[in-house]
Amino acid sequence: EGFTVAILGATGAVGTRMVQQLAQSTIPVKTVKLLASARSAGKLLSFKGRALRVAATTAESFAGIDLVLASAGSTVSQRFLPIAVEQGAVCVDNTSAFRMDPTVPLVVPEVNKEILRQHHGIIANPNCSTIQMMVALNPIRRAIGLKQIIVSTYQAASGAGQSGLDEFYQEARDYLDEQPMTAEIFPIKGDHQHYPLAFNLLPQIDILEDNLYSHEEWKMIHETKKIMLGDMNASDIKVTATCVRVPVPFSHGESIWIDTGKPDATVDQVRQALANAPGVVLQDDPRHQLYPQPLNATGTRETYVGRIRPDLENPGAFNLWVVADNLLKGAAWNTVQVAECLVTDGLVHAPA
Ligand code: A2P
Ligand code: 11C
Repeated sequence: EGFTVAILGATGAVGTRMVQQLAQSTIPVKTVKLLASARSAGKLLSFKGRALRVAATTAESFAGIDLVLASAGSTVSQRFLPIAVEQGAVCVDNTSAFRMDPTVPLVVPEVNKEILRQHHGIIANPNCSTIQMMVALNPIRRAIGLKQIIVSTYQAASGAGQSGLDEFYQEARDYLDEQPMTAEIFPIKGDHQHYPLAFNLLPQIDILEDNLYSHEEWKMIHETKKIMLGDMNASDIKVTATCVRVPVPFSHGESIWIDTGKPDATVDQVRQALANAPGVVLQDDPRHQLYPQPLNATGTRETYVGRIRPDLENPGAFNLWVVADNLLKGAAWNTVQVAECLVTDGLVHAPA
């Protein structure tokens, strides 16, 4: 009884959490197939207390699979997900491979789960920094309005995967031991220069675009438009972003300025909009020093919002501070949550 689920990239920073989130989900699971590169073949991971062996991914891996959860990089998704769909699976993809395909739904369940009905086999999970911003801002957009977003991110090392996290920890140890730090990954694998992240801040996440924005900044702009307005180039909401990598292992922080377009809007209305919003925890009592922090958000599924205050010189504009676990709400949990919605709404083929 239940679905046969493949996790593609099961050994990674996100994949291991997909395994864990799937085990804790409402999805009836008959069998789990753990897939990674040939390097990990034979490795054991645990699912609901049972040890499962990881297999190398090949075109034959997807026979009989109902549901694929993928986080093994864009190239791997591009190569294997069409094969999985052809064999009857529905795929929720955490990579950027298909996000901007107009036929592929880009879904944050709290915001736009209705569009899951339009899927053709692949559903895309947005970028982690976009997801938490959508969870926090959509309730304000619905209750009051949203004309413009200016966001600066404080992004955790684990956004760069397990190898990025390992490099960051090693640098921190070396720095404290007064040894030279070695940087080979940050700011981004494959670029010309590398810099230490430990005890540093890196204002580059992903490659630089021709327009001087980083690709991470590009994603926050265009994914926001696709999720909120259904069109990656829509102009009804103006978005600009500065993305910064910070020496924190888990959970991204975001300083967000918004213009609601409603000069009479009050802080109480913004707080009210967020108080009962799905997936949101209001942590906003600055006089008692209560505000969201990465250490507290890590390991949870929620998006935390605090420091809500009016822009004193622009009526209708507000500042907020938003934190969420980038590997859970930003990746593994959002993916499994989308899969839960697909199962609940009967949008995965019935298991054989
Ligand atoms: P592996 O551990 O065998 O390298 P992260 O995001 O933490 O870097 O993890 C990336 C995930 O993608 C890992 O599970 C990794 O497996 C997997 N992966 C990398 N390359 C491939 C590939 N060519 N085929 C399948 N899985 C891959
Ligand atoms: C980071 N946001 O923190 C990236 C990781 O498009 O899914 C996720 C990249 C993506 O480096």
